[in-house]
Amino acid sequence: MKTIRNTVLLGVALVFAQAAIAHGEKPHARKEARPVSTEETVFGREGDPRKASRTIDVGMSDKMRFTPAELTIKQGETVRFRVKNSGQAMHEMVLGTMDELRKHAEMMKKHPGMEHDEPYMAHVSPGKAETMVWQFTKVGEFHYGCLVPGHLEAGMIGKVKVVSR
Ligand SMILES: [Cu+2]
Repeated sequence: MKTIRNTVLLGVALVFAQAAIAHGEKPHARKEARPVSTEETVFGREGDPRKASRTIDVGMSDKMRFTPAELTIKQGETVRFRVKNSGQAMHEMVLGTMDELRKHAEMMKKHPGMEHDEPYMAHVSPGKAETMVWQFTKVGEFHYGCLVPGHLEAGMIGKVKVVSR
């Protein structure tokens, strides 16, 4: 009897595991459905859209440039980024430290098919726009880069200066 019960429990666990995998395959759907993450990174944390104090429009183009390429933000500020891709190629805006972005770009080169989604990245199809909300909790110099293979090296990088209030 005990064995049967354990088998049923295992079956339930497997169904949940499969649901989780299927969910992970739709990163954009997940972004809207899940609650705001409380995970703190060295460059800040996911922002609550209701607490965004301003919206910054960021343009991306096939010239491998972000417009603007430099931002100044106050510590603690929650910013809504409206990221628009005016090019013909896929582009993305990924926030982080220069070191992390470089490492991440290397990984993308080795595994070009790799798809993942985090609150600090916006993948934007040609002609489309995406929104990303981030709170800059720490003072310092951070960056945003496009990690589509070759784009970072081509100069698709921007700088964020977070200054104390
Ligand atoms: Cu790009």
